[in-house]
Amino acid sequence: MSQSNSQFDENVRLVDLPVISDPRGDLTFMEGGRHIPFDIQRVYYLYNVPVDAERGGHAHRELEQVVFALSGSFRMKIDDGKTKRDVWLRSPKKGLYIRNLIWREMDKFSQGAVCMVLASQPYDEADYYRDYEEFLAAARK
Ligand code: T46
Repeated sequence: MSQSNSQFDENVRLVDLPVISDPRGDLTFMEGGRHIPFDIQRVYYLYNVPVDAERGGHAHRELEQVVFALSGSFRMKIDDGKTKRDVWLRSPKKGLYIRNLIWREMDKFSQGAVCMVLASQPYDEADYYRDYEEFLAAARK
């Protein structure tokens, strides 16, 4: 399913950030609890990603995240256990909010793409579903 004909919902949706533009360039900002629908506990970013790399391939038990393409573009394949959709991220002012229990895969990174992620919790490997069948069983409960 493509981005253009997808119905976004409370589990997965685009977040628009403010932009302050003047002759010196553009400035975008975000605040936890205001533009981002949770308190930001962790920030990480992906860079030097080979254009043929595939990342993700997991879901989270509790974690919520907002994903941005700060530079370049990439595709996020999103699956809530019932519906699959592809979302292309290509703007530093538009993020993708992903609630828990959503399977995500990432690919089609452009050369030099930078992906920044805001997360609602510190890193915890125990929060990951890395097995798709296990995720499906949890998502369909
Ligand atoms: C997600 C997508 C968008 C840490 O030690 N701390 C961290 O905060 C993170 C995110 C990862 N790691 C370690 C765990 C692994 O040993 O870094 C290694 C690579 O992590 P992973 O294979 O999970 O990376 P991605 O790019 O496949 O997935 C990441 C996030 O893990 C995930 O939550 O939604 O980015």
